[in-house]
Amino acid sequence: MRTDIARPVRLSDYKAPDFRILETHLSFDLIPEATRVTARLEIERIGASDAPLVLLGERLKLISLTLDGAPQTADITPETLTLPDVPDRFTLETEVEINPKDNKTLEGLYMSSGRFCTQCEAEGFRKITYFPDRPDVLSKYTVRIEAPKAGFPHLLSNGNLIDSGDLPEGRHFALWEDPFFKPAYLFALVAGELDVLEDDFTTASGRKVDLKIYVDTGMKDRATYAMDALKRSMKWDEDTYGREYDLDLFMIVAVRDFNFGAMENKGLNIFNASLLLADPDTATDLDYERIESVIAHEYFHNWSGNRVTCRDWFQLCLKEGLTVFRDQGFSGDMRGTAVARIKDVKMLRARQFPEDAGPLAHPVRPSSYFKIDNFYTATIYEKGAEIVGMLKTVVGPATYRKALDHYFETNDGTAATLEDFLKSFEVVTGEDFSPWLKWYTQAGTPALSIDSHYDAANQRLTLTFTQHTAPTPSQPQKSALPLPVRLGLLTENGAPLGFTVDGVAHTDYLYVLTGDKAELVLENVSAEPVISALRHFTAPVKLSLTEPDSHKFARFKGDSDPFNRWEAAQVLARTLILDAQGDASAYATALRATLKDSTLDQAFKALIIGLPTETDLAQAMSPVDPQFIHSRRKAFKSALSHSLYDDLIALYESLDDAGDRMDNPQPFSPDAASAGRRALRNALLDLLLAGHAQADADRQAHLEGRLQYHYQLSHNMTDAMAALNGFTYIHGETYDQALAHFYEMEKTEPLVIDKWFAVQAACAHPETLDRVERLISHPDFDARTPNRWRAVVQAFASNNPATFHHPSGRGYDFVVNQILSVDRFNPMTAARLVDVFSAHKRYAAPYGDLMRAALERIAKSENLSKNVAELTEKALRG
Ligand code: B3K
Ligand code: ZN
Repeated sequence: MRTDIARPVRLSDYKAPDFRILETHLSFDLIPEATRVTARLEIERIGASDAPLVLLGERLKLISLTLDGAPQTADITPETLTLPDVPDRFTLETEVEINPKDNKTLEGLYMSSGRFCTQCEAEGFRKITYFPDRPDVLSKYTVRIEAPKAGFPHLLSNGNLIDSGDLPEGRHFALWEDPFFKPAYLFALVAGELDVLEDDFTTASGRKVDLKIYVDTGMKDRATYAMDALKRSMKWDEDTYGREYDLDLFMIVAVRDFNFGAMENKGLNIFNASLLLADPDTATDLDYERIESVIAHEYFHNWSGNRVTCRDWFQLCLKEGLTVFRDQGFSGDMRGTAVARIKDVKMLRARQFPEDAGPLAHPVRPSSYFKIDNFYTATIYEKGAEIVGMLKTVVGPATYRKALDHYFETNDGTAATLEDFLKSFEVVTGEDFSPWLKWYTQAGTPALSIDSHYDAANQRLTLTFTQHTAPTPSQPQKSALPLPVRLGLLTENGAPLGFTVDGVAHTDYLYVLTGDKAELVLENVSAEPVISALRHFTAPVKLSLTEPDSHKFARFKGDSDPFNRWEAAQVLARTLILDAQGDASAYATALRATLKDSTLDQAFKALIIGLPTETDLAQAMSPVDPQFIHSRRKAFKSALSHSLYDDLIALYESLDDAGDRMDNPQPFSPDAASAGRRALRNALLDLLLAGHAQADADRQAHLEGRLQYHYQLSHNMTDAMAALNGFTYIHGETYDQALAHFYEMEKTEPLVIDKWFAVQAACAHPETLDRVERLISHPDFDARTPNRWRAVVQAFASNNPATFHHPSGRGYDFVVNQILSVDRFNPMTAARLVDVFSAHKRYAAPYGDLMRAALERIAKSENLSKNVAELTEKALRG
């Protein structure tokens, strides 16, 4: 590895800070190439009397340094400033110069579309000024910003605006004060030309909060959905968690250049524009759904993250896992619990399960890292959320609420740990929650198997539960974890079947497995039952249940738990695709019945039409052959399309009358029911088109006509994108013409052009190997804008397995070249792509060897960032 990887940071080395910063007064003189930052820190010793003062700072040019007004000389390294001998209480003032214009890492203070903006989590504040940049140093901030009025009319920071005014030579200033103690990672500053959408919210206790969303000039109308989602989030957090907002002002700013989704800076959230701006012509329903969820997520951080923050970065899931769980609850309430749960589990399985099964597996609370940026993972976020969900399942909603009240109240204003979180559950229940800590410290997805024995004579069902977690890197031994398993029974016709446990009657029962193996006896089971286990996916495990296919069909047709109904369909489809075993016509019959079931909502039907993805299937195959998966899935989908053709057309047509077309427009509504209807109609279109290649000439012409119609008459981006995707099935000239037309219509809309790039990169046609090369030479391609780069490179590497895993290795070469070139200026974003090679050991020849060679090529490159080096080295070693 040609980089200097220093010692890792270890949780076991945690040491409380030696100094606290009572007050932080920052002053910014904003100049793109040479911004001056003055920091006056009121510092007090709280540790050893001989401890030196060590401040962190990177890429800072020190202009001056004084201690109680007296100039100082410090020991300065590229990462630290040390004063070996300081008093117990003093004022330290530093002045540094930084170059935001040149900062393409998009961390610290940088420029996006001519505006200044910041990103400090996790360790970006040290690129702004010298500071103890660690989450357990909480300080009160005042921030003075000065800049020319022309070009920078808005000067924003955290908290409340306490002063502002004009200065000579066309300059002006703003003074902000944040009354809440916060860690440096929550600091934010934005300055520039912006439009603002204003509203307000009155809290439960009657306080009026001004709400301001700042966007690119001319884009104000596109912030109305985000504003609406914000107000609903504020209300929901009051109603559901009893949490009120605490400042008089809440601001959000949208920027185009951002390394990830959004950031919860106190009182001044900063968002990737793609997760904030929406109107029917530019945003899909999925965009609306994500905007709603991310607005909620960042807002909810005000309590789970800001008021109670993390002691150190090992506790990251304390804020992220909990906040994801909170935003999932909000989305479930807004859009339907069952559909939301299925989508969450799909995402968990697509991203977290593979992570937990590969060389980058790590516990939800890792024990060491080189770059904490590499740990903003599906494990910390999604698995972290699952743990909170399990805790809620086992204690019940009312006790959960008490535990959370206790957690927020006792840890308010502090930097807490996971132990503090679990302690709140202990306090309110009086029970021992220490076994749950293992969920945070042990990596790997538990495999849960359930064996059953039915004793007809005694109407008794005995279930034997066994759990096992395979070793993960550096964790060879695993312990049993507490696993909540919700259960029900069905007859072979899919009707509910009651039972008793310990003399109490149930139709749905929560069992918690605590050891490696245990038995549960269900009495009064009047017929041979179909078992519906792990309803609502009550634990993030891999379940195996030995049973005939007829039991899966019974759940597919009639399980009262929608999650297990969907799951049964997925498992059946997986076997039909991979093993070509089972009854495909029975599958088609069950799907037909599901589509006709008027009790089911349309969003659920859209999900059940969706077959397991190639990525899902890869997890069930060993060794993985991506070309085999692609061709088998394609063939199965095509056959399904043909056998359901008449039903699909009829249902599609019935929805076609519902008003999504240009010739019959009804006002667009992004609500869940309307989005569900569009999702179903577009899923039907997709399944119909999957039969195109195998259809006769007449049917092909009919399908193409229908697709053209769908495209030309669409009057919202959801339908237009569904059609554009549809053209990938037809390919050739028709596809190119549609792409050219779409580009011409949308070329002034960067967020839509991102979608245009992404559709092409994800097209499974082998020609995409050449196309992606052309796309990165397109005049609109810019690798320095992460949204655009991800639209091509991430879409290709993650959403196009068949082409990315081309046996020639060309797909891998393309991605390696991209990682290496972006690593030169944006390591955080480049590193996120290394993961696509990490499963190399699980892939068949020639893919596995070529993936390994790709990692080796990265590893051997000169001047790798720590971010890319850490992940590459782990992916190779693991
Ligand atoms: N807390 C931020 C993530 C910061 C990522 C830094 N590499 C957004 C969020 O999870 O809410
Ligand atoms: Zn978060």
